[in-house]
Amino acid sequence: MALKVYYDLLSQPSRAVYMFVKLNKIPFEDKPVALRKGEHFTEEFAKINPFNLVPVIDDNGFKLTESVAILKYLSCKYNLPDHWYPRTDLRAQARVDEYCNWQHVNTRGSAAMLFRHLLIIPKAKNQPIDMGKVEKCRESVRTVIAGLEKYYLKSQPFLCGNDISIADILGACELLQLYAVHEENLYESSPVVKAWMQRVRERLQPAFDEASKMVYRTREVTKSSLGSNL
Ligand SMILES: N[C@@H](CCC(=O)N[C@@H](CS)C(=O)NCC(=O)O)C(=O)O
Repeated sequence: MALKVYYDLLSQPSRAVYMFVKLNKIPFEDKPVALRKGEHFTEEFAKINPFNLVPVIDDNGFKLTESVAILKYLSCKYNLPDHWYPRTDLRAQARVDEYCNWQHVNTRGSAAMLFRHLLIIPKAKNQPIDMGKVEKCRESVRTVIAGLEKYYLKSQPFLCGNDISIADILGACELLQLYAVHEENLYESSPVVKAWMQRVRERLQPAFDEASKMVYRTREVTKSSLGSNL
């Protein structure tokens, strides 16, 4: 039985998993889950992930949630090139783990919250954007960008070394969510982070653009409401 990948392309960790399997030509069964239609709250999906979240994989009955765990599992199972998730060099592996642990509350914590406050919450609650909260989120994103600059990208082209790893995929997918809501200036104003995003994007083509198509579409849709200066 083929590996099943459950995802929604508007979900950052889903995109990371989706582009990873595409890029590495891992055969998989496509299992899109439309979050906007609440498909993750069905009884059927709860059997796959009782937390009602994407991404999740089902590898011949072995179900695994959490994008970081999934990416590591696939890297090892398919014996993929070591740069994705180093297995021979303990310190190189620890560097990737370091970023993957940091990013949950930092890159993801800040960028995802900004996206939620600009798009998801006003839509779900049919209420205006709370600009106070948006400003706080922007400040958190700025702090994260400064952290990326001064620590992860201080002296190397990729987050965890000289070559691309799963950390770069996760990080780029989180920041790209800001592009969907016209907030890319937050990372493009840093020449270091802007150049890194570009580098990662190029390395991940054509999977990157394919996986990001919902981001690009959302940007178009939100042009009139968010494209102006909020
Ligand atoms: N830590 C998890 C996060 C998973 C997650 O939060 N997924 C979101 C989409 S980005 C989701 O499924 N949300 C559904 C909901 O909140 O109802 C991972 O990295 O896989």
